[in-house]
Amino acid sequence: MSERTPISTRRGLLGAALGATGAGLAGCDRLATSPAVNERLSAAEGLTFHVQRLLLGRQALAREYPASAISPDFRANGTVNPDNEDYQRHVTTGFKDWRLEIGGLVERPLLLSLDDLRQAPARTQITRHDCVEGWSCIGKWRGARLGPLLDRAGVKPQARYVAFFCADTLELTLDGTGDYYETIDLADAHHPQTLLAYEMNDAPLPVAHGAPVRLRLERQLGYKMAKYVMRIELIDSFANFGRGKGGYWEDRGYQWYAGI
Ligand SMILES: Nc1nc2c(c(=O)[nH]1)N[C@H]1C(S)=C(S)[C@@H](COP(=O)(O)O)O[C@H]1N2
Ligand SMILES: [Mo]
Repeated sequence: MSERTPISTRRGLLGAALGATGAGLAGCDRLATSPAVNERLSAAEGLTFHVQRLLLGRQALAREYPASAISPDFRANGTVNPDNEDYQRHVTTGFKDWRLEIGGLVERPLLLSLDDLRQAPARTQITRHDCVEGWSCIGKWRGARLGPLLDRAGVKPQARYVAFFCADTLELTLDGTGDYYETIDLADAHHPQTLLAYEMNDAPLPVAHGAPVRLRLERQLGYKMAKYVMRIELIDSFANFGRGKGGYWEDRGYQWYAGI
């Protein structure tokens, strides 16, 4: 558990900038905000990004909570059961043949089973998930820390981002995009709370929440936290994926850096 004073400093500062939108949430709450808030959030994105770096640095921890704060009913959002034959086959076999590839700009591509991930350096954390739509839930996550896995693979110097490719197509459009994917930078990838989570609330990660593994990236909004991760690639640019903005929702107008 770690709670650090700079969080409240940041909340205060951003609260002043945003009109106090995010503070004081407990459980799965809906933010009571005016429609103007999203616009102001968007305008303040650059501010969020710079304030986080200036006040907290990249490696400061997101707030963690006691077990008593865990939401009894953590909401599931977006895809809740990928409509994909391969994925459904993995569900029926308990993901025993599923392998996670970590490839792209690495010295030693990895092919990891769920057991391999369970044996990797792990972390458990109780954190609050904030969706851009305006609700929050608190959950307990356990997973393999992404940083050590990337070290094992040996990230090449040209690599700048980590891309996560998911099992689900959220919306199939004529331009051929619509598969869920996300990208984060290497600083966020090495953050101690950045996990490939395989457990939620002390049980195997349920399908609705991204089985067999989903990204936890606690300093950013929910849409960055790719569920149903099937493949990870180290890349130097995200210009050639989807519509080139670095993620499914980013391609549809959301900010690439969704700091909270
Ligand atoms: N693959 C995939 N990942 C996803 C989504 C999705 O639809 N597909 N939705 C995102 C959004 S907007 C949120 S808020 C969270 C929801 O996670 P949850 O279902 O565990 O609440 O997952 C994110 N990751
Ligand atoms: Mo979300």
